[in-house]
Amino acid sequence: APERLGPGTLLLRAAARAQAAALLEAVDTVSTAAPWRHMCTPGGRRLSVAMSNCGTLGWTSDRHGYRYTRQDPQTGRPWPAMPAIFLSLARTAARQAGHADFEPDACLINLYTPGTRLGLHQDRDERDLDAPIVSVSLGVPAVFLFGGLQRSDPVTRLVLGDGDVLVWGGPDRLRHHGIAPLKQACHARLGACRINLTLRRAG
Ligand code: MD5
Ligand code: FE
Repeated sequence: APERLGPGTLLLRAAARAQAAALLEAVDTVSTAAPWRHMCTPGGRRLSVAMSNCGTLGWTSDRHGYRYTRQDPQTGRPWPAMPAIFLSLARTAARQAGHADFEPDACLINLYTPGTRLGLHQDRDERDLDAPIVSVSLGVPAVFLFGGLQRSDPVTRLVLGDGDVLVWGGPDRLRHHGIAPLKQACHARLGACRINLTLRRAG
């Protein structure tokens, strides 16, 4: 049964596991067209997470800031199309959390290797902050840091495993969150890696 982690947060344990092989095949297609890269923060630091995007809009960070673009700045081409299996998974999960018409136009794909981390932050580059966010974890488990609306709020630690799906909406959409440094582990398909899909309505 889905676990409620907050007023607008639902955890669907292993909900994507049956589709993991097809999801990873789609990730391969996307990352062939829009290769993994380490983006820079506006402050000039290299993100330890390697990223790619698919959908109409892709999340980008460089010296000029964070934003969504229609083209991959690295290839000059539009981001690869959103695979149908990403869309159907996101819609089904959002519906279970009470969001009837989720139409994601952006999927950020994050690749973690041992030691990769994602510092505490908020997702606030999207136009409509009322739209939910669906995230899908694949591969080795990671410790998710779930904070509050204030950066200084206490952080809850939660292990996200292969196939876990989370839906954030309403008052939880702007909570601070991050990923603790990935521990060494081995997953049958992904080896030491973790992949996270973050589906958003960005435009
Ligand atoms: C990850 N990625 O595991 C996470 C999953 C990112 C990012 O945080 O920005 O690429 S998405 C977690 C998330 C999204 C939106 C809201 C909240 C968490 N939240 O309110 O806790 O690579
Ligand atoms: Fe985030």
